[in-house]
This record gives sequence, C-alpha cells and structure tokens, in this order.
Amino acid sequence: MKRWIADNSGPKELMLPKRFLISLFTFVALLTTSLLAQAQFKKPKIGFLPGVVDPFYQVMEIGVNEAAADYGLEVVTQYPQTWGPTIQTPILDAMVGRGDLTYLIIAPTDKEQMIAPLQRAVDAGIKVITVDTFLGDGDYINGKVTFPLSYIGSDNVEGGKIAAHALAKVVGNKGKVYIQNTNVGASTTEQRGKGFKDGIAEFKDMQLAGEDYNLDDAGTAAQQTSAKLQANPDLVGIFGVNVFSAQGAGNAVKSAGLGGKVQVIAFDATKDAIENLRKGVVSLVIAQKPHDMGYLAVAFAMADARGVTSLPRRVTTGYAVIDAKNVDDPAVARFIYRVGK
Ligand code: T6T
Repeated sequence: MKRWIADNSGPKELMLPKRFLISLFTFVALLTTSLLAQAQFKKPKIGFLPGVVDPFYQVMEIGVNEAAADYGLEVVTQYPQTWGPTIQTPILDAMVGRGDLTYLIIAPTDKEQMIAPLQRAVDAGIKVITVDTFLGDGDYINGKVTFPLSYIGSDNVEGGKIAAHALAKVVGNKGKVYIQNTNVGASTTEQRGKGFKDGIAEFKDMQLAGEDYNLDDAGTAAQQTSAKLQANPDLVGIFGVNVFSAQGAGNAVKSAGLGGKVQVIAFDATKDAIENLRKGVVSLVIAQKPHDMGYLAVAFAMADARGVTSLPRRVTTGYAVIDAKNVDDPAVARFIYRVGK
C-alpha cells in the first residue's frame, strides 16, 4: 500500500511494512467487535427499595452505592417512612411506573402481601432481587415463589438460636424470658422469633413469658416491655428482634432501674445497642452484614445483565456476635452499623 506525505520538498511515497498493516487491521477488527458488544450491552438501572428508614438499611444503602460506583451504574433509592406493605406497595408501583428501571433490589415487608405487587414489577420487565427479607418461604428454586433472581440475607432462624443460647448462658439456664417482636408476616423477624423459641425450648428450666408485636416502633416496644416487666417481676431476659424492638426493650429496662438484672439480647448493631452493651443493659449484640447484602445485590444485577447464569438463588451473609469483651476488637467492631458521622 502507498501513502503520500507532503513537506516542503514536495510529495513522497511512504511504504508501510506488511506486518504493521496486518496488526493494524487486526486491531481495528477487535475494536469494532468490542464496540459492538458494548453497544449491545445495556447497563442495568437499579431501583433500591428498603424496608424502612433505619441504620440497618442505611448501611445496606452504602453497600449498594459503593457497588454502583464500582460498576458505573445508576441507582434510584426510595425509603418507606414506616414498615409495612401498605406503605411499601405504592412506592414500588411508582418505581415500576417510571419505566426506566431494569432491576429492583427490595426488602419485601411482608412475605405474602408483597408477592402480587412484585409480580407486577416482573410482568413489567423488571428483574427482582430480595435482600434481608424474602417472599413466600424464601426457597426460590422449589418454593411457592420462584421469580426473584436471588435472596441475599442472614439466616434468621440461626440468629434467633444464637440469641437464645446467649441469653440462657447469662441467666444460668433458668428463668422466664420474653420476646419483643415487630410485625407478623415479616420473614426475618418471624424467623428470629422461631429460632429463639426453639433455642429456649432446649433448656428445661426456662420458660417463655410471651411475645409482643410493636409494629417496628421503639415507643410501643418500650411501653409493652414496661407492662411485661411489671406483670412479671421474675423476668430474667428479653430478646429484642431488631433495631427498634431492642431499643424499646433497652429503654424500658433502664427506666425500671433493672439494667444488668434483666438481660437484653439485641439484634442489630446500632450505636444505641452498643452504648447499652457498654452500660451493661444489653449483654449481647448480634450484628448482621447489611453492607454485604447491598453490595452483592448490585453485583448480582450486573452479573445477570452480563449474561451470567449461575448466580446462587440464596446467599447467607452471616453475623458478627458482639459482647463486652470483643466490642473494641477492630475485626468485630467493623460490623457496628455506622451511618453518617
Ligand atoms: O433487623 C433489620 C432487618 O433485618 C429486619 O428485616 C427489619 O428490621 C431491621 O431493619 C432493623 O430495624
């Protein structure tokens, strides 16, 4: 091939070596193929719909945003102000109605009542990943609901058992205990309650003095706990199944002057739970890994969009169990939910 170059001395012929030309053609061909592949790949646009505004989901959002930044993806996040399908469904419908989201990462607030609204999202072409909570029985391979790509969250029955065993240990394997729970129908807290009851049943000298539902409100949790403490002066321990349940239970124990006498096991490692641990009101804090849940959910959406077909339908994220002895160990303290400053 000939090329002409011009300078002051007039045009000259430039000969390009054959090997160079072959490399050039190969490079152009590869570039074209890769550009075509990129043009065909549409980056996912993700909706993130947590269960409620609380430090657990705020840490999850940090994980979501970090993964989105790493992959260069856009995420639209909408928080319900309170827990429940009545509040969550219209937000979900509005997210579907936007028409631009291709994946939805959601913590369904009710395992039955959120099935139909999420089926509508799937029918509109949105792929669903559930984080923290599940739909149906959580078995997305053989269970009654199989449309979500995956369920990423803690093993909550196991979490409830950890709480029961820890409480039994601090109270000397005997006495009456009580559960502060949130909402019937929330898969996570229901499973924690079940795991706790199963765990307590292993101790012949321990009894369950009841379970109250606070509808995810710390004030209600405190009132119910105060009433339970008054009616049961021999109560030795309380399991607070999540952020607001543990907060309310802790406040009631403190205001009754029973800190250290009635032991509280707190699920979720908030600042408040850690302060109560340091004061001796709470004897154990069970930290989940919401950051991992959020990060992995975005990574799963990206992988699915890229054509990955072997994504696990269930990912269990694990716990860090925090007590007064290990709370300052950096390997454990990194799981305390830190939001803002
Ligand atoms: O405990 C978490 C979450 O796992 C649960 O599903 C609902 O409550 C929290 O968000 C804490 O408030």
